[in-house]
This record gives sequence, C-alpha cells and structure tokens, in this order.
Amino acid sequence: MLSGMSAPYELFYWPEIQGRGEFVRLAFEEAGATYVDVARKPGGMNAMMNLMKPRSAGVSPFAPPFLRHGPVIVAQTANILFYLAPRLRLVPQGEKSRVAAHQIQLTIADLLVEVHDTHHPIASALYYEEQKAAAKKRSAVFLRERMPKYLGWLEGILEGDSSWLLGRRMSYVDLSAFQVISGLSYAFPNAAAKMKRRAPRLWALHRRVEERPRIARYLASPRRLPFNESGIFRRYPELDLPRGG
Ligand SMILES: N[C@@H](CCC(=O)N[C@@H](CS)C(=O)NCC(=O)O)C(=O)O
Repeated sequence: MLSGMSAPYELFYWPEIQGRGEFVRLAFEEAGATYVDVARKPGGMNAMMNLMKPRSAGVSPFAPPFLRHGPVIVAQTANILFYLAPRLRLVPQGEKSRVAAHQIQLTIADLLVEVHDTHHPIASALYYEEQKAAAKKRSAVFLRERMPKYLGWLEGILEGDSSWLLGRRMSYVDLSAFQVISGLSYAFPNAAAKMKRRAPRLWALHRRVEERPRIARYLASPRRLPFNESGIFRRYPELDLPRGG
C-alpha cells in the first residue's frame, strides 16, 4: 500500500514560470489528479519559503520544485516524479521500468542544467545582458554538440517499434520529453527545426503527447503559463542558429 493516499498533493514552485515545476504539473494533468499549485495561491509564496528553512526533523528542500503529500516532503524534480508516478499510474510496475524511467528523467535534469547555462553561463544572479558574450559561446556549443547528443540519445531509445520511451505504454518520461521539445522549440526555433529532421520519432512523440485529451485541455487552460524570459527555456534570437542554419 502506498503511503499518504488520501492526503492532497501540494506542489511548491515559482508561480510565474513553467520551469522545472512544469514536469510535475504535466504528470498531475495527464493523470487527472487534483493538486494545489501552492505558490500561485494567496500566501503560498510565504508557505514555500518557510518550508525551505532548516528543520529539526527531516531534510528541507534545497530549491523548488518540491511536493508535500501528507507528512512527506520530496524535492528534486526527478525524485518527485519517481515518488508520484506509481501513485498516478504513470510508470509500469516493476523495478526495471522504474529505474529505466528514473535514468531518463535524471538525464533530462542534466539537459535542463545545460539549457539554463545557455543564457546564464556565468551566474544565475547576474542579468542575461551581463553575460551575453559568454551566453553566445555556450549556446553555440550547446546547439552544435550537446542538444544533438541528448536528443539523439532519446531518439535512439525510440528506435525499433516502441512508440514511447518505456515501450508500449506512455509514462511520465514521455511527458517530460514533450516538455523538453516544447521548450527547445520555443527557445531555439531555428535549431529545433533542424533537429526535428534528425529526431523524427521524438517529434512524433511530442505530437502524440500534445494531442492527449487531458494534456490538450491543460495546454489550452490558464493553468499552463506561457513560456517567458524568466524560465529555463528563453527565447533570445541572438543565441539561436540563423534561420535555415
Ligand atoms: N536539480 C533540481 C534543481 C532545482 C532548481 O535549480 N530549481 C530552480 C528553479 S527551476 C531554483 O529555484 N533554484 C534556486 C537555487 O538553485 O538557488 C531539480 O531538478 O529539481
């Protein structure tokens, strides 16, 4: 029996961006689960900051996103999804599948750090304009080497006859792959158009996720925040490849 079954799911994340919180929101939305996006409610930001203070028992989160489910507080996006997925039936039962899913999700977490570094290669606390020259260099390497390596790896998992990353059934890592493709397409439309030709299965997966009824309804709802230049995926045209490049 999974613990905390009747407790509400409370997601704590910055209220104005999709960011890493979006990977968790997508899982809730696909599962049709009820959840509270706490920091988007009055007083929610205070509650979030308070939970990040050191506590006498248990480990407080280092950074959002984190989840509270009854007495349990879980931080780290991949870890939150690892905890939620069996409860939301978004991963096949069995250790082999769960570990494979976690491996994919952790690799996506690595990719997100590199995406963040395309616009903030020196320091998160500095403005983009203060690190633009380094951002251009970092983005060029990211788009030339790292993005193709990560997306090529995901594409390789989809080779053969699997429509989804874990095989025949959709799982939470497919939702995360969807979010990565959406974000990269927003941030780097020219590089993404080029990449689409090299990773057609991944783009087909993106379309299949986008068309799932609950996801489609979510994407059209006010709960889905638009991408913006405060999140992980930011559109700065000077960092993208030239059109057709
Ligand atoms: N590895 C963590 C990273 C968490 C993270 O970097 N959170 C960002 C927002 S997306 C943050 O608020 N960071 C504050 C900080 O690093 O000081 C995860 O995947 O959840």
